Amino acid sequence: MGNVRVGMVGYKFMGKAHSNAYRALPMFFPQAKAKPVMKAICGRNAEALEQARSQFGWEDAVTDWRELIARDDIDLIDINAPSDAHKEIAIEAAKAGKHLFCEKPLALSLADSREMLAAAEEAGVKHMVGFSYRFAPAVKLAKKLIEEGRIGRIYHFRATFLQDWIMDPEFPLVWRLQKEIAGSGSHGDLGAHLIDMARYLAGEIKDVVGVSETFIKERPIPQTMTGLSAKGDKDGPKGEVTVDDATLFLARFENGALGSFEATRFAAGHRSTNAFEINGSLGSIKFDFERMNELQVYFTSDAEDVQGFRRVLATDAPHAYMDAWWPAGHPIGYEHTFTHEMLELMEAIAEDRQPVPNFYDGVKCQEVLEAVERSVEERRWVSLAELQ
Ligand code: SOE
Repeated sequence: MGNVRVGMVGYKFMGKAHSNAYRALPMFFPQAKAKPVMKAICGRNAEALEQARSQFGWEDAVTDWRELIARDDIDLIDINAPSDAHKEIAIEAAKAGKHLFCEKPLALSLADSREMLAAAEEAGVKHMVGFSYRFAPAVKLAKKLIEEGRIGRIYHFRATFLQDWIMDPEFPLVWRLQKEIAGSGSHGDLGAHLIDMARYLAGEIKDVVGVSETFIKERPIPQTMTGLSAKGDKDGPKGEVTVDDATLFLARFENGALGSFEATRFAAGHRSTNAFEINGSLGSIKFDFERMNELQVYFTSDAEDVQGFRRVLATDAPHAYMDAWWPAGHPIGYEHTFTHEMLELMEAIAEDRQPVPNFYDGVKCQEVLEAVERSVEERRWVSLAELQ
């Protein structure tokens, strides 16, 4: 087993998820062809960083990412800082010959994401983008059923990612609500996951038409923020929300299927409903991350008197990754998807191939994001061919 020495930039929500995955990997997947070594963690606030370092189990902490990528005892740079930091770090790290893992959305714009892919390709390094939901075993089952033709020709892909954590108008203006840092709002944060899922399961998207809205236009400046929590003074100064609160769009796929997508942070009661349904000529499949161990499956070939959706629990050994975890019927959670994601990254590095999803998938997602933005702005259908 080889070692992949990791340097990680960012230490909050995703930093914690990735650290947990690196730690769990050798214990649950001892057969993995490479093992992550948690060399150094990087962030700007020395005190908070040191706390994260000792809590998450990293050997070392550095406050300057340039210092991190200059180190010759690091093979992989894991970028989970806010989105505006992705491009420069990824390009410089690629130039330094480091493999790359980058959180989604890959960049603030399509042009930037293309530069990142080009830099990684030119440097000949491995690159992966963090579309973690692909790695739920029930999603892998959906992929398998589709690939085996068991739901036939796909007619519909219907997806929603619904949250409600910023519905209070006094919730502060966190970085996810600022265009220059996040690129877009619900669209890039949540819609990006739906687009990736659509590409993974239903195929490439051809044309889109969208609508978008920012319901709360001004919010208090945050005094503290971490992860998805923040505190602000409701009587204090306010700043402008420069991203979408909700973006919805329709799509045509290259294979003739039709898609609908809805990403919002204003769906009261929905903490994080990341769900899709696919209807094919031979059946349907439904997934909801709130019940991530289950896939609902319907086959038109079932005897008429027992037709209906069946609930398949993807927790047993025949399902992807499950022989590594617990005995049959014991479910897994959100954090496990990251362990599976990092397993793919480690195996790809060891096997000298590109991991999947990689920066190419990040760029393809960014094309759809940008086509929808153009559609919203110009109030018309936009073909992805326009962005080539
Ligand atoms: C917050 O909106 C968030 O944590 C996203 O940033 C993630 O990508 C998504 O998985 C869940 O919601």
